[in-house]
Amino acid sequence: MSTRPSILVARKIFPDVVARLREHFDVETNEGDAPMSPAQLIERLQGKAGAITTGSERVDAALIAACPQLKVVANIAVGYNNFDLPAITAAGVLASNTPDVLTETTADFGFALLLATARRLTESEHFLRAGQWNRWALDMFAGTEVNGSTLGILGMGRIGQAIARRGAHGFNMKVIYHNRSRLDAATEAECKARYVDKAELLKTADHLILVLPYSASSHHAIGAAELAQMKPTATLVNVARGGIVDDAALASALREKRIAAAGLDVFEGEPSVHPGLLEASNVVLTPHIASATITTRKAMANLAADNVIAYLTQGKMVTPLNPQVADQR
Ligand code: 8YV
Repeated sequence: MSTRPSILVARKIFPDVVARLREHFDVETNEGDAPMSPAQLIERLQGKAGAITTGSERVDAALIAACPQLKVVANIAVGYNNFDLPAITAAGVLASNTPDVLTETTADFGFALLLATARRLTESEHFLRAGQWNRWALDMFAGTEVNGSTLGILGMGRIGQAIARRGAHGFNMKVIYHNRSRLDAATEAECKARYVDKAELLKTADHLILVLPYSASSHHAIGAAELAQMKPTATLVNVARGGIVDDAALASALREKRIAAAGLDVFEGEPSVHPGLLEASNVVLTPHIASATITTRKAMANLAADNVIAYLTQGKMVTPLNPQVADQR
């Protein structure tokens, strides 16, 4: 019998990353790539010391209790709201995410979605593809100005700051932000960003982009009351997590033109999308692809692999979420 640790890679990843893992471990993969039910995941994790997960796998107290041999869970994502971190930590299991490697790629996409939303890119493309371009008018698909406008950012971590730089330096935007904690003066100056309270952010932004982590306290951070405070000409972009926006309230606001438009990469209950959003023409919808370039997705998978290899072979970790677990080993 093999004495090498066994690990599970819960979703299909790149073959060269699997090959790296196989240098150290017996590796079970999910070549079909179908998301596993909680029961299937528990079954596949029996006897495994490590798991590489994505946002589609929930690692909670029940899973941890049912998989006593598990030592490390490495998420291929910077967000880790699919992890019950206190339960994982209490069981002495190390957890990791993939920060930094996706910051600029995700900021690029956030900006792409902002531009597409403000300038009605997909709506006008559908019109053209549908063979309706038999007329022209001065105000046809006239959108809202991006250059020189006010960019509001809710959540000012690494990705928020990267978006601020694009807005301030590339598009001459006035950047305002709200965050749990204010940035230091040097970072604010570099991002040309001004700290405001949430009410001022909602009221002043021409374009509001959401880049905050999902938690119980950020659930429905943008709901009917917040949408009512935004300008009727404003656009809203979410590249953070579904659940931060109340999708039903947003669908109503878009239908009634209480805000101009929205760009959404993430949804409550994805991959399902609220029917009111699917029906609305003033919303750009993408399937959770903000970090999706080949280079970045490979870097994310490699970083998750690095974490599992470093921990199971040397007791170290590259980007731990609960380093106290490694310290107690
Ligand atoms: C992931 C993401 O690709 O990093 C995150 O938090 O949302 C995306 O970059 C997705 O969650 C798959 O795990």
